[in-house]
Amino acid sequence: MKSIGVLVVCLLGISGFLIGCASAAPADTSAQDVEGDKPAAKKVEAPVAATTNPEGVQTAVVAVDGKFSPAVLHVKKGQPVEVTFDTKNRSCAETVIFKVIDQTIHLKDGEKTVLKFTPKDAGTIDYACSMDMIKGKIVVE
Ligand SMILES: [Cu+2]
Repeated sequence: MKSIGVLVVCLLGISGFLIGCASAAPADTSAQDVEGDKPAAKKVEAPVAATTNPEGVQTAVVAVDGKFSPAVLHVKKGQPVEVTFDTKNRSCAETVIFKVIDQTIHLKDGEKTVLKFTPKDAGTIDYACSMDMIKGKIVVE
């Protein structure tokens, strides 16, 4: 029953959803491989580190076009982070959930959405659309 619900929601989405689905499924395994495995870099872009602005805020832009790019973002702990999600095509990622830091953002095509937080601990913050299909991660060092 759940899969039917997901299918319906997906069909209601933008046609770009198909691209999102196709790349989201294999991304599950390849995204985990990417840290230690070079071949996966073909499918998943290389991780990008946030840059620190003069105010001491780590900033980065994640482009949203049926997927998150870069899919892996690196930040340092104990320093405020501002990630701007620049959405061209959110596909089915209207809602993006960051479980570890207990935050949720809402994306809209043609708009920029800023996620703000200060990472307290090193680790990986996995995030995904509400259906857990389009995924990304923020690695805290
Ligand atoms: Cu989704």
